[in-house]
Formats: sequence, structure tokens, C-alpha cells
Amino acid sequence: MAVSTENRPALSPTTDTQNNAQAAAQTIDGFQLVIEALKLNGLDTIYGLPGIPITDLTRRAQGDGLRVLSFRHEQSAGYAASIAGFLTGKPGICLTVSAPGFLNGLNALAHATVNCFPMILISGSSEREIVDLQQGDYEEMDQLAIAKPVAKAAFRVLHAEDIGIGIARAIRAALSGRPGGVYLDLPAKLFAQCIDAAAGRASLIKVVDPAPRQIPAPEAVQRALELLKGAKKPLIILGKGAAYAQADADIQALVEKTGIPYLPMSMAKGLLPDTHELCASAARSFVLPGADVVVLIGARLNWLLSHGKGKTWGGKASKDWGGQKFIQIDISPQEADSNVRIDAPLVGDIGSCVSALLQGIGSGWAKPPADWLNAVHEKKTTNVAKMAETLVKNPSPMNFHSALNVVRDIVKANPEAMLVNEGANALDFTRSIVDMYRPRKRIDVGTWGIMGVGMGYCVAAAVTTRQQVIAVEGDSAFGFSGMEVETICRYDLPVCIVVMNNNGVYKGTDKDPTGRDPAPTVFVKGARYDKIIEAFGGVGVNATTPAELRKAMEDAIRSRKPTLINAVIDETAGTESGRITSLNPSAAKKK
Ligand code: ADP
Ligand code: TZD
Ligand code: MG
Repeated sequence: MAVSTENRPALSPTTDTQNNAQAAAQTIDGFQLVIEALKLNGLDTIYGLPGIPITDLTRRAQGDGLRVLSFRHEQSAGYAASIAGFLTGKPGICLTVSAPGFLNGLNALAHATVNCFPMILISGSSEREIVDLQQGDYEEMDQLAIAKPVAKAAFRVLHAEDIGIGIARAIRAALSGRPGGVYLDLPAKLFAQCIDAAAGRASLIKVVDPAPRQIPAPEAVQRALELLKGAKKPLIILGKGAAYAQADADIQALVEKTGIPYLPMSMAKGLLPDTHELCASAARSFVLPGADVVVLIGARLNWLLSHGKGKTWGGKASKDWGGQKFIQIDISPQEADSNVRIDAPLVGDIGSCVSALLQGIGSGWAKPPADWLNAVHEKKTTNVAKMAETLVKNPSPMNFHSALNVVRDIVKANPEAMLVNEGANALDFTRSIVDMYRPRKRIDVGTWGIMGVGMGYCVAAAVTTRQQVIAVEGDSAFGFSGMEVETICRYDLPVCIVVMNNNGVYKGTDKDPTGRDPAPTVFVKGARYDKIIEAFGGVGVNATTPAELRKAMEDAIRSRKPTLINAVIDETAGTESGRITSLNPSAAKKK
């Protein structure tokens, strides 16, 4: 039974303190129940920003031993929570105030849902009765309704005795099946509600098996194996779902036992080392149109894979099927056939599906025909050699290649380091130049190609993995979350940010045709981003050559001090929209 503090009978002054102490010993409030419910489920870190009505929640959570990381903007806190979910397999918790704070966090909630990352956005909200009558409460907003379309699930808890259920439902929704972002609405009044302590604690739920294995049907496994057996030019595509699933050893065994070349999507890089002999990254434009059977493991046939059709896949025109047959491993039963026909859908969790395939393959599996393997190898060797030539050039000013050649070496020497990456050219060049060697080390703009994840990702990566973090940031991309440099310094995190400063979005050369203003894509020329971190006690370095960049990165990694390197890049070096120029309406018009 809920006992609201306001409804307690008035006590005489002499007995007041005594009775309060007694009552406090026997009751528990909403704040405490939320904290204990999170702790009970092993959710020990909160990414958030305080204010009414959740300030005390942040204080008391910290007092109770939770890690509370306080950001300068909720969007960064949200992105941090979303990627913590990806990295740990536990829902990342983001905590915000009502209306504006909630809306700032909402972008990250949508991002988590779109990317299939488990995350829970917990926002305080205003008084329901006033909100619903639209009487103009402080930060009035029907947050639950607004969150629903972008969340995998959304819940509101009105009574303290339901907090345990609310948090359990949020955890289950975030983690089970296809992971996603969950919204949990906690009105201000809930936090102050007091209930009997024993009953309150008994109402909390430790969620049992929140991400249950989903075993694929034997006939689906058989169908997939039959298709794969007949393949002459098979290809495996690993997506970030495969990285998330943490079935690393089985995935490696599948690739190596079958001897099938594989292509890692951006955040699946390093699941097997990019230097693996079967890695076909450097032959992407050869293997996609060339393959006859493609095994998708935790990767959707969305825009990042040209929807499985068109010229990328060897189709004659932009919407034509290239003739490939697909096996798709995915936990979502609705994913198959979303873009092209999937001949062998394998619905289940990646760990179970891959291990079922491995069992079916046994020991007598024939490797793919040599002419396919040789052709892939040849293409790859030619492209790698071409890239190597470009990388050793040392133009002045530095370009993306000469700067990223340094990052490539540094990551090779520090394979456990986390790599955060956003921008357009700064993203595309890093993805193709910097090899990854371990699973879940590369985190980036994801499914939406979103700018602004950078510094939030750095904080979460440093906190959850305790490893060195290297962030390669476009100068525009960095600007979206740049103020979180203070957060990085405040928590003294081992983060080395490299701002690839080409004076603008894509490049720094555009001009206003009227001559009045700077062009929309151009920033202050010669800006010194390194000065920003110095304001907060971090190390700032201006690097104009690969040698300076190398030294600054090595120093940062040795010292583990928060560091920001302003890498001065030729402002003419980039291309419009990086690799996705074709999606630009102006480019489409020209076609
Ligand atoms: P990428 O962008 O790397 O191609 P996507 O985000 O498009 O990857 O695809 C990830 C896919 O992985 C989603 O369809 C999601 O349902 C799936 N997925 C996520 N976790 C698992 C899991 N544990 N088991 C099976 N599939 C999963
Ligand atoms: N806003 C958001 C939230 N996401 C976006 N993706 C964009 C705007 C559009 N956009 C891109 O797609 S890349 C980019 C923007 C603004 C920045 C590119 O500039 P950069 O990188 O300096 O980060 P390069 O190296 O100069 O290409
Ligand atoms: Mg730029």
C-alpha cells in the first residue's frame, strides 16, 4: 500500500523526530527503490544530467555506490548509455530531467532503437494530472506518448510498489529479442512516495535470463547448410549484431572451418583481425557483385549494403537483383525479405545459430572453389598495395591518408584501444585505412550515420572497458559534442581525441556566391581545437605533420592523460558527403 509522505498524520513536535526516525527505518521511498532495483540487476552505471526531479536520485545513487557520470548535455549522456549497452550487453542507463532534458535524450533513444543497442532512458516527468489537463506545469510534456514511436517499448510507473516491475519490464524489453531503446517515465511524485521497506524491497525483481537464447529450428539450419554447400562463390557478411552477440570464437571458427571470405561491416571490424587472410574488406567492390551465396550474420540489408540489390551487387540497374542467394542469421523473425528475397532465413540468436551451423558442417566440409578464393585474394592484394603506396606519401599540408597512416600504426601497436569515429571523410577514410584487431573495438556513427556520438562514446568506452580510447573526429562531427571534453577531463579518462581539421563539413573550400557570409559548410579557418581541452587541464597539441601527430598520440597513450590533437588537414582533401555522395539529391539530379 502506498503511503505518501504528505498524507501522514501530523505529529506533535515532541515526538516528531522520534517518529520520523522510526518511520524512516520502516519505509522506503521511490528514489531508493529505483536505486536498489538497478543495483539488483547489476546496472551499476548511470549516464545523466541532474535537475528537477532527479537531482537527489543522482546524489543518492552515487552515495549508494553506483557510478554516476554527469554530462554537459543529455544527448551525449544518451549516446554514452547506448554504446555502453552495445559494449556490455547490459542496458545502458541514461537519466534526464523532464521535457527539455528528456527531448535531449530522445535522440539517443531513437539511435539505440535503430542500431539495436539495449538502452533505458529514464526521465523524470511532471505532475500527471496537470500534464493531462494541459494546465501548464513546470516542464509539462506528455513524454510517454512522445517516446513511444522511437522506442522499442515505453513504460510509466505511478506507484512506488510498481518500481520493481517497471524496471524489470524495461530491462527485458531492452535486452530480449532484437535489443533496443526503452523509455521509462518516472513522475516527480513517485520519488517521494514511501512504502513499507520490507514490502518495497520484496517487490523488486531480479530479472532471470533477460536475453534468452533463441535456438534456430533444425530444418532452418539444414536449409541454410544445403544452400551453402552448393555455393561456388560464397561470402559471409558480419554486422554489428554479430559483434554485439559476443559469440566471437564460434564466428571465427565458422569462417575458418568453411574457408569462406568475409566482409565486416564497420562496427564488426576486428571480430576477426582485419589482417586475416579471409578478410575481403579490400575487395568489397569485387566480392559483393561476385558472390553467389551470401551469409548475413547480424547485418541488415539496409542502405549500408545498398539494400542487397543494384549495381553494388552486380545488378544491371539501380534496383536490379544481382542474382545472389541469401542466408540471413538474425534474432528478429521479421527481418528476412525486408529488401530482397532471403532463401534461407535462420532465426535465432547468433551464438546458437552459428554453433548449429558449425555442428552441421562437421569436419568434412569442402572449402570454396580455388578460383573464387584466388580471385578474391588477387583483388585484395592489388588494392592493399595501391593503398600502401598512397599511405606512405607525405604531402604538405597533411591529408587524410598521411594522418590516418599514423593512426593505423598506433592502433596496430595498441590493439586493445577503443576507436571512436565520426565525420564524413574522417569516417570513411578511417574505416578503410585503420585495421582493427579485436572484437567491439570500433564504435562509430552507426545505422543513421549520425554526428554527435563522439564524446559520449569516448566516456562510455573508457568507463566500461578501462582501455585507452582514441577518437578520430571530423571537425564538424567533433563540434556536436565538443563540450564533453570537460566531462572527459573531469573524470580524467584516458581519451586521445584527434580532430581532423579540414576547416569544415567535407572540406573547407566552399564560398558564398554572394560574398556576404562564410559558406554553410565552412568554419573558422585555422581553428585551434587543441585549445579547448587546455581550458579544463587536458593536453592540447597542434599537429601539422605525421611526425607531430605520431608523437602526440604516443605521448597521450603513454600518459593516459585526456588529450586533444588538432590535426591540420588539407582543406581541399575531402569529397562531398565522403563515400555517400550518391545519396546527395544534387548528385542524383546530375545522374
Ligand atoms: P550493420 O549496420 O553492422 O550492418 P545492423 O545494425 O544493420 O548491422 O544489423 C544488426 C542486426 O543484428 C539486426 O538485424 C539485429 O536484429 C541483429 N541482432 C542483434 N543482436 C543479435 C543477436 N544476439 N542474435 C541475432 N541477431 C542479432
Ligand atoms: N547532423 C547530424 C546529427 N548527423 C548528420 N549526419 C549530419 C547532420 C550531416 N552530416 C553528415 O552526414 S557528415 C557531417 C554532417 C554535418 C559532417 C562532416 O564534416 P566533418 O568530416 O568535418 O565531420 P569531414 O572529414 O570534413 O568530411
Ligand atoms: Mg571536416
